[in-house]
Amino acid sequence: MTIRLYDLVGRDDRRFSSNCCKTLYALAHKGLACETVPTRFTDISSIGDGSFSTIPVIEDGDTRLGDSWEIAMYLEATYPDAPSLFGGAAGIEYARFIARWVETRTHPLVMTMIVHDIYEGLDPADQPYFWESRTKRLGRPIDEVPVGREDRLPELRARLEPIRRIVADQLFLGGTSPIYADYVAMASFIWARKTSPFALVDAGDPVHAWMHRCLDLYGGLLRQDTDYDW
Ligand SMILES: N[C@@H](CCC(=O)N[C@@H](CS)C(=O)NCC(=O)O)C(=O)O
Repeated sequence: MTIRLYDLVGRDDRRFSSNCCKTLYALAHKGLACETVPTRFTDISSIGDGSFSTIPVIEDGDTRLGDSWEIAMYLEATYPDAPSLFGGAAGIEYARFIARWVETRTHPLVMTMIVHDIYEGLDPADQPYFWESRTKRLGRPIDEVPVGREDRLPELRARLEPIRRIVADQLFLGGTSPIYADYVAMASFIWARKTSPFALVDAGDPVHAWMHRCLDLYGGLLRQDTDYDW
């Protein structure tokens, strides 16, 4: 049965959500057929019974479920014969650690660099909502937030050192093949690369090479012709 994924969309059918891309990777990893429903920020409240305020949301038969982590856990439990996302209980904790690390150490810093680029790439219907909600969240108008982002890049790159040391020695956080920890960590890069010309990592950085290995997965599923080229 085909699983339906409500996937965030911007201008020109640009699919840029970091959290939806975790679910896209999870579905591909499991080999599950998927159809996406392009969904703007301002359309999220009309999904299903109207109880969702964020995406991803999936529909799998009678099951409707939100939150990328809950979805990954659901797919792992519901499709045990498909390739494992975590490789066992310890892999769940590994992915959870990576998720908390990304949430606290890197993703918010990346947000300060690309928030106005995200705004520029949105469907006009979403722009007022995004401007207002992100200005409130970040405490400043979002065209001011990225000012000086070049000066914050060394800090971001320093924070990436734990990931860099792993992927310099092996192909993926999962070793020779990717696991959910890779998708969680990769999500910020895909989000940035789909929305901003501002390169977070340079060619020559092992993190850059790992990013491209991830982008090549599943027939280049997360590469789009609308991506920025870095
Ligand atoms: N913890 C949630 C977070 C999901 C989330 O924040 N999604 C964003 C898109 S990447 C969203 O839907 N935001 C709605 C909004 O800001 O109004 C998950 O992992 O699914």
